[in-house]
Amino acid sequence: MIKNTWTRTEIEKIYNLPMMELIFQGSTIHRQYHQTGEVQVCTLLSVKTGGCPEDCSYCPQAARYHTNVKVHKLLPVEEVLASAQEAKNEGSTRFCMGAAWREVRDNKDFDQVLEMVKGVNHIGMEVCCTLGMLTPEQATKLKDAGLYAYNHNLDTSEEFYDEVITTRNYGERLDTLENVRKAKISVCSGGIIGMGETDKDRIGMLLTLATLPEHPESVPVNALVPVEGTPLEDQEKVSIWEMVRMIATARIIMPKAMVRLSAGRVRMNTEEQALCFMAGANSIFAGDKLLTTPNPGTKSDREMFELLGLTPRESFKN
Ligand code: SAM
Ligand code: DTB
Ligand code: SF4
Repeated sequence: MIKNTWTRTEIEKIYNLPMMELIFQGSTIHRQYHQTGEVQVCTLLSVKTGGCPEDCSYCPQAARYHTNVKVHKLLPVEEVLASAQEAKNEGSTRFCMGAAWREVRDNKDFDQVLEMVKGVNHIGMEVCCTLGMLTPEQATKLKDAGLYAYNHNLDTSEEFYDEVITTRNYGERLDTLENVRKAKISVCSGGIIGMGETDKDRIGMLLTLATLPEHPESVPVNALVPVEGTPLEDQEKVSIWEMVRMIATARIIMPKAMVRLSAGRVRMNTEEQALCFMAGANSIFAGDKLLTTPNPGTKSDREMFELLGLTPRESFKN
């Protein structure tokens, strides 16, 4: 049963289960709703990099922090489509284009992104974008161009949000998610752990996601990638058990969602990633780069899939 009336107490209880019981329950639910061993393979491309006016304290692309990210204006459509084709050839079924924008503006750049969306759709991949805030009209334009999914993360709890970002608020995040939903685009929304938040904040974020009118179809769980020059550069690495706890809880309370083991895999070994798949993760980002930071390359992921007997999920499978 899909339930969106979860209470904080209920989620807390699940989140705090003994680890072995939590993994078992995550795994059990996973088997009921998904094909075990099947993992969605997605590829990210930063189509507009750096120079962002926002102050997200985790982000290497915020203009105000001095990081090593090389600023780049919007890439040409042909270059993006060549990357998408390459990703498809490497076995990826979803292509997600990210832009370091606060929000989408109705200008030439947006028209160019719409062309990218059409092109990637034509290649036969699930096309996803993450471009910041959207109006209902912009969401409809993206949908009409063939957009399949939109990523817009809540990142953390409403209470902790102001500690991480001050240039926008939680309500604006939720408004964009509603605009995406209303345009009948698949919703991808999750967050980051390891930013100094408490368990209560992690539970709070999961509570918001799991009590939306409809659950997001994808829930990315990112471990903070600490980047030099950002305010969070010295944050300690989260333990694998915290990642597993987050993934299993998300799996149990949002059983149909694709739970994505997102940023942070470069600092996890195969055993640790296996625990995440066991707990209910069934999606990853492939390729040697996320948006601006490194990711395990195709070769090491291929070896992991072989070793663990994982199979890539086909595209457009509901
Ligand atoms: N600018 C748009 C926005 O913020 O919605 C889209 C791109 S933004 C880079 C997409 C997401 O990447 C953020 O919401 C955040 O969850 C994630 N992210 C960014 N930097 C990260 C980091 N250092 N570690 C983990 N996740 C990160
Ligand atoms: C998501 O939840 N994680 C991805 C994707 N959605 C856009 C981004 C991770 C970015 C990690 C930092 C970087 O590479 O710049
Ligand atoms: Fe800009 Fe998005 Fe990075 Fe925030 S997360 S600084 S909005 S690119």
